[in-house]
Formats: sequence, structure tokens, C-alpha cells
Amino acid sequence: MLLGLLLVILTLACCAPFALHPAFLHAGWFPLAITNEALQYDRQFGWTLWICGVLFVALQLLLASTIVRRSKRAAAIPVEVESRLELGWTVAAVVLFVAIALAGSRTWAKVPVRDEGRETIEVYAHQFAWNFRYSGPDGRFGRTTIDQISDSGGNPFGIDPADKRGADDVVTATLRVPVGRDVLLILKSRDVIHDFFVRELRTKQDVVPGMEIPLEIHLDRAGEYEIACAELCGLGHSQMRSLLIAMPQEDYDRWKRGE
Ligand SMILES: [Cu+2]
Repeated sequence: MLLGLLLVILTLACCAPFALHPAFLHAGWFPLAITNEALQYDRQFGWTLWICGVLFVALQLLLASTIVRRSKRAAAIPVEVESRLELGWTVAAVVLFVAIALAGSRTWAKVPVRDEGRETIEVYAHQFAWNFRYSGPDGRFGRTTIDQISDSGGNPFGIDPADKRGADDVVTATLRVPVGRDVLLILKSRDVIHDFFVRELRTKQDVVPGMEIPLEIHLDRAGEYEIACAELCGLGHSQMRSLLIAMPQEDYDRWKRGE
């Protein structure tokens, strides 16, 4: 009897932090979602949380009521295995969780990849900073070499001065992107594994040395958002932050021209 009561109290205590949170019902406990994909991830997260929450409460209450009912009987009753019931809920659980997983992977696969009119920006991570490179008016990136890399000399990418295509490349410590346009980020690391994380995008992407990892984003809302490194990458990891500045296309063009 006491065990049943304890189970009910524990179940309610587990639900209380969610139910009592003032923003719970309208998912206002999340940071702003600034892309369509982010909204879809939130929706998926909400569904998963609700389904698991309702099942959790229902099953705990069922367990508690079974314990209470059995405790009222004087003698122990032998347990009969109802194989059809067992099979039923096992199959139901499998179907439910496979459906949740499929819905999640569909959301993930919907992230668009298009080529035309896309702005490509290189993201170069190193201990413990982010750098960003944009092609200039010629629309092409210049060649880079490791021996040209110089943080103090203002050339963190190692742009080779011998390559004319790189003369107009723009390098910054904050990431500026045009609003309303597809942006392809090419993520690279100079040393160890870092992770590009913007919570408003709901996206984390590892940045692995020796690889060029594409990440496409599309922002419809101007604003400034924090970029954090989400991979423990060394002593200065906590300071490895930058800013994502989403700006209207005209402002972006003007900024790129240096006006
Ligand atoms: Cu890092």
C-alpha cells in the first residue's frame, strides 16, 4: 500500500518541474527558433516529450494501482503470463518508437540543399577562436597554405598572397550572413575537434581537422546570435565564442564592399 502511494508521489514529483514551469504549455522555455528547421525540431521534441510523458504517468499509475489492489488480498496470487497482452504492448511500443524515430529523421532530411544563389562562407575553427572567410566581388576564394597562417599578422586562414583570387577575400571574427538566402558554411578546423553550435538554429555540427564539412542554413530573421564551441576542445574552450549576425541582403552587400 505504502509502495503504491510512494510511486504516485514520485510520479507527480517528476512531472511537477514541467507542469509548474510557467512557459511549459507554449514551449516558451526554449530559446528563439530562427529557422524553419529549428521550429520543426522543436515540434518534434514537443511530440516526443508529450508522448513519453503521458505514457510514463499512465504506466506508473497503473503499476501503483496494481500494487494497491494486490496488497489488499491476504495471500499471494500466482502470476499468470498473458502472452497476447505481452505481445500486444511490446509491438505497440516498437511501432511507437520507430514512428518517432522516422518522423525525426524526416525532419532532419528535409534540411534543404540547393546550389543556385547560395552564399558560401568558410568557417575556420582553432584553439580557441572562430574565423570566417567570404569571397570578394570575384566570387572566388583564394588559395590557402599552412605556412602563411598568422593570427597576429591578420591572416588566420593562411591566404596565399601569390594567388590573386584571394586578394579581395574578407576575413572576420564574427559571422555575418544575409537574411532570406541560403548560406553554405564550410566548416574546417586547424587543430582539434570543435563544434559549431548556435542554439537558435538548434544545430550542432562537429568541426573535424582534415575535413571540410558543409552546413547549410537559411535565416529569415535579422538579429545577433551567439556561436559557441560545443566540443570540449582544451583549456580555453569556454571562451571559444563568436557572434552570428544576420542582416538584410543590402546591408550585407554594403558591408562586404567595406562601406
Ligand atoms: Cu572549440
